Amino acid sequence: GQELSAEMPFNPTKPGEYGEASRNPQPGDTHTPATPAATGSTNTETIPSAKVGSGVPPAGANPTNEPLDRVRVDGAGQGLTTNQGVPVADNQHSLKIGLRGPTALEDFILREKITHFDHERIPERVVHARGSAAHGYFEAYKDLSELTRASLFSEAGKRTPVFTRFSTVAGERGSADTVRDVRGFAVKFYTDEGNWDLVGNNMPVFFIQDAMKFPDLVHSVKPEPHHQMPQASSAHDTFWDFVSLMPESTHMLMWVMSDRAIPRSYRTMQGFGVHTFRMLNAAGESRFVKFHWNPVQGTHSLVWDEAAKITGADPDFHRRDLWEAIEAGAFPEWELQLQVFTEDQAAAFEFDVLDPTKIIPEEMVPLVAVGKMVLNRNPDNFFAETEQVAFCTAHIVPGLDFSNDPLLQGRIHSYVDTQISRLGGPNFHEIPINAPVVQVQNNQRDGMHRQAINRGRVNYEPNSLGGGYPAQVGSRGFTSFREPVAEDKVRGKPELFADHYSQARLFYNSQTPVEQSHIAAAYRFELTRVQTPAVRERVLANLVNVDPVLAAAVAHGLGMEVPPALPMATDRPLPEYDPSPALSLLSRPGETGIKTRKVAILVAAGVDGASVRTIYASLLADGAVPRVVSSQLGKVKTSDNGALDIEITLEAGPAVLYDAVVVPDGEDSVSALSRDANALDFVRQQHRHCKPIMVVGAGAGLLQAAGVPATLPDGSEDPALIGTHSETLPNALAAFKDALAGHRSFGRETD
Ligand code: HDD
Repeated sequence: GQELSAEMPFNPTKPGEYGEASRNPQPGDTHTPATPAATGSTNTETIPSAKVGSGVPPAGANPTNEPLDRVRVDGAGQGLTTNQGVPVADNQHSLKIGLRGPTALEDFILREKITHFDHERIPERVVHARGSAAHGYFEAYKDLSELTRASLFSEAGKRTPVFTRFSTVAGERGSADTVRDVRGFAVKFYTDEGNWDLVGNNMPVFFIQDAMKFPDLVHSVKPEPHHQMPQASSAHDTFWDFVSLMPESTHMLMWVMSDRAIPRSYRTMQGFGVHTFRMLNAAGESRFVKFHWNPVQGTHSLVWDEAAKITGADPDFHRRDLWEAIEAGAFPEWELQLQVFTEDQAAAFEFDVLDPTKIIPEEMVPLVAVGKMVLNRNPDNFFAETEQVAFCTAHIVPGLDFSNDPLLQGRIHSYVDTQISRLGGPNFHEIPINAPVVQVQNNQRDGMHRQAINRGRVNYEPNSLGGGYPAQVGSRGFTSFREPVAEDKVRGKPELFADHYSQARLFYNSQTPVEQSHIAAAYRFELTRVQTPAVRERVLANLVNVDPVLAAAVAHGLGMEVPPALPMATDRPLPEYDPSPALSLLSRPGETGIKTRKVAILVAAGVDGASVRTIYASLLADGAVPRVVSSQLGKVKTSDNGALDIEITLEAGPAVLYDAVVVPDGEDSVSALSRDANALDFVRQQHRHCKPIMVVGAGAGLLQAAGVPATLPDGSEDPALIGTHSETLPNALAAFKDALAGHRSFGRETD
């Protein structure tokens, strides 16, 4: 019954291919070189402007928009066709010999449809299979040419489009978001000198020091090979068996057992480039650099019981959160901060900057903010963009370079390699989301799924028949740092790599008491799931080297004695660090207050409508997301004979999906809620997970019915439990918003 436009569906790539541009060769086409005299391959400094195709990104917040328009397809108002563009008369029935007879082999429409469907899936990423991404831009704060000639840092205010993908590591593509895991934080910068991928994580260190161990690490954490369990979890024997035999993983394990591994949102995670990289300026001078992304939203995490329950209530919790924030215009932002240091400084550190299990404490090398990333547009199509995007550490631009970190060196190979099987061949760089915004020019040809139609007879270099083009550009192009190397070819690692404990201790000692207790609880949970006593024991023996009190707390939960410390791999005295408060999540409350925080208002018939409306409007005005929640959908009568629309039920929107709860006044409403197990569970869980609670008038009755304590365990006042009456609502609302901006009241915790 759809109205169809008179015209047939139209393929936007066609005018580009067969239109004006192809009939009249453009400047820069290889047919008509702009500098006709150029011959041979030694012409390094002059090349014709080769801006055919996507060319220079257009002005505006997101220049990737327009290059992608070429391939965007919108079916609205269009008739169906086959993949060959043939109009389809009937999409409901296959072609049969008699209505009850066999289906004809000639039904090419049926066969095309089924064949395409049969091949819809591609292999998922071998790690980081589950993720979500968004478009946005990076904006440089200042000219960094002193430090690097990377063009994205060349002037203040310069914007470079980005596509950023966040992910879990161990779980499969359909696994839950809120599992305990490292999160990937991968940024593709479409710079005007090619693509730069900063493929980082939300933790600044890694499990292993050498790429040689990566397949073993991943095999150990993935579901065990005999029965494919457990999904998306490190809490099993093979993982802990492996890491307990690899004491270099100790520092990373501290991070993974901390609340960093259960973020509240992708928007509230830091990101790290992990390795030491190099920046090179135009004079070829190099400085070492570490990359940090700091969220303007602050760093916030879930608590473990909540994370586990969200896995059931909404496995897409982080995906939905990112999507909704961007749709609502609350664009998440991160500041890019650098730690810049020289080789001489590096040589004086008591750790090796090539060791990816070490950080450089901010107190030793301060962070310098050099720009910000804003994510402001959701993808149009998950598969085409988020699934097909290919991040590779080998994608690097002039002005940046690698260090000799042996983990990074292996990664440079792995990412390009994996895309070849994942995306089906060597032309994955032509998939629109992967294509740079500058025109690609080289003599690489053919291969599966080739898109470019390279013109002319010349596909080699040096050549004279093509005027020598495309020609290398010499010092304008990518140049590696000239690092003098004269060493023996050996397998092994430097001695400083053998300190596996001092930074693990630094991390632990820099946490607040509540964060420390969460670390102990996480170890306990994971090792309880481990079935092999010897593995548990080895982990404990390793923990003794970090902190005997932590080891004792974990051992206690396992009903074990603390074993003797594992022998260390080095005789050198380990360095002692002062605590670094910046390593605590609580040190970054963020600047966005209560924006995008979700607040449930629990109601039933007889609720005080006036206070609900006041609370709702006030939260909305500050950018929070209030939701009226009740036992069933529909309308609820208020005590003043008005009606409220229920937005979601207690069953479909349980407590773990909200950052805070309000129970408004109304005797009848509260007594109805007090008889509903979902409502009782709701306030119990909000309380247990340390979230702000506001009760108005009779609303306090629901807490009593649920057995929620009115004070903290030590008897003192609970700052995030706000009791009020309709008359004092404005003041109470202010206190409630403060508590909400403060995220959680950990003093309440009894887990
Ligand atoms: Fe990796 C994916 C981050 C070590 C090999 N890795 C992948 C992704 C991220 C990271 C964020 C997902 C990118 C996306 O969203 O598509 N990986 C890291 C970090 C590491 C690290 C921060 C250590 C500092 N990785 C690492 C090593 C190797 C790999 C040592 C291999 C030698 N990683 C891969 C991979 C993946 C990958 C197999 C799977 C899918 C992909 O690359 O595109 O090549």
